Amino acid sequence: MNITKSKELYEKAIKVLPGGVNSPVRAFKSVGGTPVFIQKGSGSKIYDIDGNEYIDYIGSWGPHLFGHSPDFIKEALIEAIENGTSFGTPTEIEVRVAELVRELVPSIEMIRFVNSGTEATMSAVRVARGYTKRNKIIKFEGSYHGHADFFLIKAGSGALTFGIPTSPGVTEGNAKDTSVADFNNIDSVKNLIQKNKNEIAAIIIEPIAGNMGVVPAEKSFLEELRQICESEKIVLIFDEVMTGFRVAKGGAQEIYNIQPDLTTFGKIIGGGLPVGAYGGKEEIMSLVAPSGPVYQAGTLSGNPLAMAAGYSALSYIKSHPEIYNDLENKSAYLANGFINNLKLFNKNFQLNRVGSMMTLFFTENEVKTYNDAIKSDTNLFAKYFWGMLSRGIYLPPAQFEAFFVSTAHSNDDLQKTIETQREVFSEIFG
Ligand code: KE4
Repeated sequence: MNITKSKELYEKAIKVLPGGVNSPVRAFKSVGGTPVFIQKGSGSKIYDIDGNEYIDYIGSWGPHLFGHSPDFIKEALIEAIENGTSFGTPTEIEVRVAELVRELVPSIEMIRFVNSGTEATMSAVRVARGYTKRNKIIKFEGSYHGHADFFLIKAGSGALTFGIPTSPGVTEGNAKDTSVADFNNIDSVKNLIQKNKNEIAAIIIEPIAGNMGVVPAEKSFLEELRQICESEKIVLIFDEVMTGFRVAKGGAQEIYNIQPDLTTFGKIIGGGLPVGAYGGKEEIMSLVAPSGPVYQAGTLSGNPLAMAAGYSALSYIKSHPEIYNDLENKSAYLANGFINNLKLFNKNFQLNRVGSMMTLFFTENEVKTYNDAIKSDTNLFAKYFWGMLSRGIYLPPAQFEAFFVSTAHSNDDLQKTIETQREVFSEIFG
């Protein structure tokens, strides 16, 4: 594949942008090689600056439930921009989006819009701390909630009841208030709660993890987590930045029929523009400034352009709930094609899927926890990634990520992807 222009541009990019990118995963570090620079997206396709066409399974890491620039979002933006871009004042559209989220996700009584998933999760933790007057939080190994300091923490050694920073610049002070439990292991949660009795403000979880690759929570685990938070008066936060409006109209909480105290959103809620949100019980959210003392603010929060795109996306979901059947059918077709390919090469790699988000783990062990996931062969994954990319299939450039099917993916796209994968497996496995 000819990516000459991408290579030339990357040489310039790395001189002015750390790693040549504005978000690390885009730099292809875990698969090697030069990242391709994308110039355009339309429907299920993206096009790089060398003119290569790809069937896109990243969808901007989740926002593009309907593929790239669907007409209804484009039209909403064109209409909105006629009135200006941002005012820093209350606007009607913000109220309409908030009311629409409340309609689609019953656990949301009150919501605050911000500009990213990170802002949403960090603010949700802050208001949970303000509400409970407790300091500590529990997260799960392998889960990612954005880059706020207190999330960049890995499990401490057995003796430690708190975490260890995973990044320079994150202080011990932050780490001591974050404990890390094992996903799908309720005893690990109980153990940390016992060791930090009455000190835990919140437990934050991706109900369907996407950031260790796709690993759904077991229903019994999530039910028990809900009960424990109830009895221990801990705020349960569902981080649905990825799963919100992705796996169902009402997100993962609709699938599991479990109501968290707070939910965080991002990605799809912005229709491709920068929007995050946190919301839930009014008795908690009413503590957020200016109605309460928990401070949080943002110059461009709820800006009219992003709200117009988000409103357009969520309105489409509300009026076309059948899209989730379409997404399920397309995703199941693709997954079955992948499974059949693996059988041809006697490989029992694990494909975890919930609706239109999935991960093919290059390991033959089932993947129910972070420790299962990291058994995957990342070198083999890198070969697979480049084999697919060079044949026009754009997958996440990392094993521990989800990939996504959109309503714009046609049966031809899916069939081509299945056939291409078979070629790549033949090249890799012989
Ligand atoms: P942002 O700050 O990137 O908008 O959202 C952070 C975040 C929070 N919670 C969950 C469950 C998330 O998946 C994310 C962001 N997801 C990554 C992809 N795994 C974004 C891609 C990137 O970092 O560039």
